[in-house]
Amino acid sequence: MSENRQLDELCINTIRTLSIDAVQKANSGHPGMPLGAAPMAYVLWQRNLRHNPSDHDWPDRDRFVLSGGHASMLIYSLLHLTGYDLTMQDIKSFRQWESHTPGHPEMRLTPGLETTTGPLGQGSATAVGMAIAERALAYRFNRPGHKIVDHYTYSIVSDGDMMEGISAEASSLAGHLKLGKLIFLYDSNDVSLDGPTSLAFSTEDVGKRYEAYGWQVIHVSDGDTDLDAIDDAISEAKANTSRPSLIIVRTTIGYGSPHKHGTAAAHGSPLGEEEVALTKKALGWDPEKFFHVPDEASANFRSAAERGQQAQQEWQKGFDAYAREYPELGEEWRQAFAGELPPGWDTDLPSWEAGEEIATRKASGAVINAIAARVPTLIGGDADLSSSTNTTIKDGASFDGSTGHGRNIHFGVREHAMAAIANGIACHKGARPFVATFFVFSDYMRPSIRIAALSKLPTIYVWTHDSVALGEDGPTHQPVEQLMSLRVMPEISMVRPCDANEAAEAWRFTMKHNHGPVGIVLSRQNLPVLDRSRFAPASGLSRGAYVLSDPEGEPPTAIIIATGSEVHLALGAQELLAEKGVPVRVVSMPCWEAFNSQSEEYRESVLPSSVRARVAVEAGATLGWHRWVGDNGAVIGLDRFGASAPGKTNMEKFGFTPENVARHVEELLSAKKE
Ligand SMILES: Cc1ncc(C[n+]2csc(CCOP(=O)(O)OP(=O)(O)O)c2C)c(N)n1
Ligand SMILES: [Mg+2]
Repeated sequence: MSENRQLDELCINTIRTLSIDAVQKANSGHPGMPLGAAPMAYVLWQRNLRHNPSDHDWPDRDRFVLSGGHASMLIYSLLHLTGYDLTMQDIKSFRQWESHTPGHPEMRLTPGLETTTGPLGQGSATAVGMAIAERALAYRFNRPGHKIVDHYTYSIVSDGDMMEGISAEASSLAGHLKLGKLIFLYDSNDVSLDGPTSLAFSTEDVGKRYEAYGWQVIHVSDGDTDLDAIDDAISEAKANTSRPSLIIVRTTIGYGSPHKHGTAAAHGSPLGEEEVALTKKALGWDPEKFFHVPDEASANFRSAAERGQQAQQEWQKGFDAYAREYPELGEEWRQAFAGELPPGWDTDLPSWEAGEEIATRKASGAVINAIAARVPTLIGGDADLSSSTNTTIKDGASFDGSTGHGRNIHFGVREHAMAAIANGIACHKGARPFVATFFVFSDYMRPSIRIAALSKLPTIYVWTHDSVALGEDGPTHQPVEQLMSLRVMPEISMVRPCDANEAAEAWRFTMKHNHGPVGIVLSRQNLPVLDRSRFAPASGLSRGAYVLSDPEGEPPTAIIIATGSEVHLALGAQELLAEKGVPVRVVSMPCWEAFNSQSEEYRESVLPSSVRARVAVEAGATLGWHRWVGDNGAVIGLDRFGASAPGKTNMEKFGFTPENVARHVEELLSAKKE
């Protein structure tokens, strides 16, 4: 065996033994895939990946996503060994309380980790988003002689990833977009959790499927030992920049484990102390040594740092020259990667006069276009509903994956991939993504929304057709439980504006909110523009809830809290009650989460604890509203599916009328007197 070959093997076995030791110490985790995928990971990281362990944020680094997040020890080993800020103590704390090495990879917890993975399929789709961001930014920023954006996106995907529908959606789109700098390495070991993949995945030829998507498909028949074949395959993949590449690497799960290799027994439980020792022996390792990193292996891995620093320095030199030649673009780049908004970004936000009637989805469309003109890195798209969601950037052209030109991404009818791709764009940094569809189909996006929330990604969702008021399309298309169910999710903010001017404020709030996802929930139907000379300004939206209207001359005896289109019913009820001498306050509460983060004083000023008669109105699930109206309050909502009928009929039949709201207030007040 050549010296190099010996060193390679030593390094690969270092990854393997470090991973199984950590899993064993935690007494929990997945040893099988790190054992089997270590060779491809090593060849990718040591010979191909352009990255800099001493600056994990280098903007033009290659991106790497471990889509099978259960193999987390594989990436932790790589990060530690190549010199990222992840210590041996971190490795030894695998899966422990507050460690940097959680069970499945969570971005922000581990330096050098690009994205959160664990729910299978998410990582592969997120990687597609990163590759899209690379293309879009290359188009925006690169200039003749200056290629400041030019990197690959790699993902190691597993059988489970390939079985999940989301990867099919995302890969189909990647093929269509010809994302030539996207490369998947498929750890094809024919084993998943329950046993051999033949249990459920026996007839599908993944390679042929990807060929049909328009990918280049390359096979490596021995991924356990043939490092040169893996390397050649990666070179071939890199060389083809007109199509994405899938490298199908045949591997053995649990490689080296005498009793568990090739079986699901290696997948998701520690090997056991004895089997760890036997595996080490089989790999030519000293079974008495734990968490052992031989000096030669360490030195070899650490060469990544030097290579990375050099690569980044060269890039930086190029960038400095670019910034001298194109100072404005250089500054725009800096802002975009820092997540800052350009000065004056919101100067042209439209506003609407009272007397007009306009759907909030339509107002939102005008706002998007005003922002897009000032924020060139805002890109977005929709799942084949742009004429309904009003999310097209008018002079933005359709996104072309070959050139990166165009700001409107046509996702096709692929909501789930759309949401994960948006996460990938957000993880990449440099561009701000928004994605759109009907609100009811947020259910098709939910697993990726959860990743955005968990990872605090500034992903923007534009969801239109927000209630039974959408009408004739019927209950399949009418959201009822979606708004409340998303409010239940931590870290996401849900904003449901009540008129066009609140819609503009919703976008202002959202663009500034860069520490978590925001869902903007918009009406299909026209809504009157509120007369802001009579009512409080729409800028109150930024505080989540605000007093929209108070009774004249006397303190309120009751409060009506409403969101979106139901705010207008609340105002109608307020008028009806005023005629009867009942003074009522109306609170517009477009965003619970923002209101929750206000000071107690502010919240008390909007919802004084002395006023117990409170009615909430929202055309959706009532569960949760008692938090704001209290035990004595009433909630007018919808705890059943909607109906196929004109929107106005639906609203009336379901009790969304000023009269019904007023009646509830009166009932509360008379109950109080009794
Ligand atoms: C969406 C989702 N469903 C189920 C799981 C639970 N799970 C984790 S790994 C796994 C099997 C994965 O098999 P494979 O991807 O081939 O990984 P390998 O066994 O080869 O390591 C399953 C079902 C998950 N993580 N995500
Ligand atoms: Mg497998």
